[in-house]
Amino acid sequence: MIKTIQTTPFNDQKPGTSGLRKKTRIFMQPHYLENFVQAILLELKEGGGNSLVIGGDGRYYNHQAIQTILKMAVANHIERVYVAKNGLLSTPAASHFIRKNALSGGIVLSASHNPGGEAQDFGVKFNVSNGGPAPEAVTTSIYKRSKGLTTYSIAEMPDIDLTYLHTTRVLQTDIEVFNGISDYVQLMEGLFDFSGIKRLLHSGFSVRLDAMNAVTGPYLISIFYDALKAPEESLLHSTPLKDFGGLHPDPNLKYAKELVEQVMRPDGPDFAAAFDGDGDRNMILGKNIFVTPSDSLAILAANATLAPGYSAGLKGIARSMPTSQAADRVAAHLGIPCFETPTGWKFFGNLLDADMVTLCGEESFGTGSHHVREKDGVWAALFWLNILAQKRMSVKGIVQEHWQRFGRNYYSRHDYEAIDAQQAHEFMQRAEAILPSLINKEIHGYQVKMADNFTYQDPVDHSISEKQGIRIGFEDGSRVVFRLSGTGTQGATLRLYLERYCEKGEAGPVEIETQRALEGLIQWTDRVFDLKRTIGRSAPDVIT
Ligand code: VG1
Ligand code: CO
Repeated sequence: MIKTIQTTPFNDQKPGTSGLRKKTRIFMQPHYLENFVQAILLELKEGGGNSLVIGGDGRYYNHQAIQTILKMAVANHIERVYVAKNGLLSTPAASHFIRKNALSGGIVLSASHNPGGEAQDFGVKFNVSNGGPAPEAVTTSIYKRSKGLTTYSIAEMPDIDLTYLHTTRVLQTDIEVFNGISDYVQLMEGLFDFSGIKRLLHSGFSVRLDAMNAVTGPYLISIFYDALKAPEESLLHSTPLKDFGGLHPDPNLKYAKELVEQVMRPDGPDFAAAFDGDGDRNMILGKNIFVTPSDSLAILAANATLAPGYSAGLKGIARSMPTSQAADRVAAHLGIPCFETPTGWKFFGNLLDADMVTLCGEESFGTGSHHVREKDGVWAALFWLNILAQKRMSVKGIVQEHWQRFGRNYYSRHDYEAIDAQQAHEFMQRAEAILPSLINKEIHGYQVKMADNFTYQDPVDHSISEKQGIRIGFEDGSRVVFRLSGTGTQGATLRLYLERYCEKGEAGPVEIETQRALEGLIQWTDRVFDLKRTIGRSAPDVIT
């Protein structure tokens, strides 16, 4: 019943910022998924693991991949395997499920915010026993194993019916089809004041939440329609579809266009949010305002004690290096530490496990807390609603009040996508080489204070991660950061992060359009690094 299949290694199974992400057709070729899963299972078994949760964001190939992984889990003698009903499990819900049931790990099938479909992207994320993404030491080891594989094991067995809740035993493995939604909803009920939010939603305050045809749909239905009895037009695109209905499930100003247009209308909703493919990202909007993810983190931190789950206050805050320093100001005000980590949620795990931080955030529409070990989209929307229910102010009012208190960090990210990989690497090398010549000099009107390629030393296990992105800090607190993406599936993506700080003034911080506020920094970067010419582009593909 267990077959050992001969295979040869693929040499490109190196997990990136968040799992292994490739074109769907690459995953569909013979042995490709199997090899990677075998490498994961070997890693799991060798660490003494014997239990696993499996689910995904519902994209094309989700079901086939789940059946393959189930058969491989049986063949590799994993004792307990939980698989989400209909294969639907968000990344934060997977994290919670692992923690709640003390499992050895989890596999989430998702390419997150990348589009889905046979001609689009697929991905495999592997989480470890703390519920978080596998840390670098583990992903490196999985990659090594993938390069040495000569066989993998798979059981010959019928597919497991994922449409109803049941438990079945195959050889030495118990397989349970469980409800991937309910535990998560319960967790949210414990953190937030659902009755306060319910009152808000019934006081004429309107919300619009966009699941972008991806995994958060059933979670939102359960929370907003079943529990909070929100009016019917509150949810958008709440049925998970294999190709996300052609949408690019990336909650930002470009891809969640329909929602953005709605909130900018005079009769638009008071609060809106959108989530990505696997439910770990969020975009927060209010009537006539987009809240940058960096500001959102800072505002949640400043108002955290308004939510029951955070009433005891925060231990600390962590943000990824390219995320704006808005949260640092709140941390300083609260007298708590603020940590700067490399990009990717896996770097928050140790800080959270050691109880050194309570809130974490990334500029890439990621916010989360110690309740799980992933960023969490629906959680962020509920947190905002909890604050709104307490403060009874508009989203715009809350944001402006925050800028009045702490000053404003104008912030934007410019993405140059699918550029030639070699050109991109050469650009990074050349840019790094000129950094020392910039320090403590005034260049084109900007006084440079520091410039480096970010090295992170984990405060808990002291591991070192090098070359995590080029950062240039200016005397006035402004910053320019750039790095290459680790989640793309085509060529290279260069991300340019821009931040300018404006003090709180007597008349309040200056309010100007973000791109205009950052114009000087954008031009400065282009002049100093000859960016556009080197990569052969005249403008970014996506501005967020
Ligand atoms: C991007 C974001 C990063 C995020 C990662 C995974 O990585 O910048 O902040 O953690 O995606 O998010 P990169 O290497 O492309 O910049 V998700 O929603 O894919 O789990
Ligand atoms: Co995601």
